Amino acid sequence: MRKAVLFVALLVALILTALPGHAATDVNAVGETFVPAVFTAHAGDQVSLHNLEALAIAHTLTSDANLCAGVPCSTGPVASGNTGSFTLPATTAPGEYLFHCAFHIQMRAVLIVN
Ligand SMILES: [Cu+2]
Repeated sequence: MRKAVLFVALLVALILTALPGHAATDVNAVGETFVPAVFTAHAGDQVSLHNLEALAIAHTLTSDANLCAGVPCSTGPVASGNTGSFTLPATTAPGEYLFHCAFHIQMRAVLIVN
């Protein structure tokens, strides 16, 4: 009986490991700053920007480089209180990528893809 339980537990663990990841990475915008300013994701992950501004200030989370099919990856404008997201292409190479807000040049962040 104990062996059967162990076998089932092992099987479940193997299945969960084999399933493709649908990880999510979250970045906040508050005080016209990205928090955290350095965030980590894997290729294929969804990246979300939560705009936590108390005032009506829109932000974007936009890559400096053309990471998404020849154009920057971007949430597009996200109004205060809302969330926007994009999906990193599955082909994104490991490395560091700079991000900015299209409306506030001082808002900078770094994505580490590993
Ligand atoms: Cu902004």
